[in-house]
Amino acid sequence: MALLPVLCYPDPRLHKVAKPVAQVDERIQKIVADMAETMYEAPGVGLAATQVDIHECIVVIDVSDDQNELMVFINPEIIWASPEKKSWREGCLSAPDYYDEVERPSEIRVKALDIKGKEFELDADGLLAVCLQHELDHLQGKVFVEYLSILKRSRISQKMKKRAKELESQR
Ligand code: GNR
Ligand code: NI
Repeated sequence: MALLPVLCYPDPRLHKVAKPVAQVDERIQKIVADMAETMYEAPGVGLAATQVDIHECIVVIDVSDDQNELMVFINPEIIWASPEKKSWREGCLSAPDYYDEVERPSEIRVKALDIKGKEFELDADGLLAVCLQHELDHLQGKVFVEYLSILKRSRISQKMKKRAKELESQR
């Protein structure tokens, strides 16, 4: 297992669109294991492959209190979304220390492949629904700050660039 570096907004690689996984083989299972390790170490409740510069449709999520219920979604698709919406305060490992409200459908149904390549469907609400939508956006090259105003976004870009410089000078 290995920890993977997480790309930070406004890195242009965060805007690449991920390709579907053709076959869930050992290579994919290794990526999943490394992504899970990276998510737990962060710590975060989810991670999309895009964030670690792998542009394939792979997502890991763990919204459990004890961080011991790993969920793996390969080639995930939202097949239903509720008309009801809910606003959540979201954060992102690719925009550290920034949180803001985003409105999304409150319930969704997702179809995906599991770690063995078997198809499954899942109904999600609450944080799981928010997180799944947030991760599926990453796979499409979208970061949650893109739902915010241009003014907020440019402030976040500046803040992230400043933070990157500070981290650079510490090394
Ligand atoms: O760790 C995370 N927490 C979170 C909180 C509210 C809404 C979405 C998230 S996802 C985030 C991890 C991450 O950046 N995933 O892409
Ligand atoms: Ni994120």
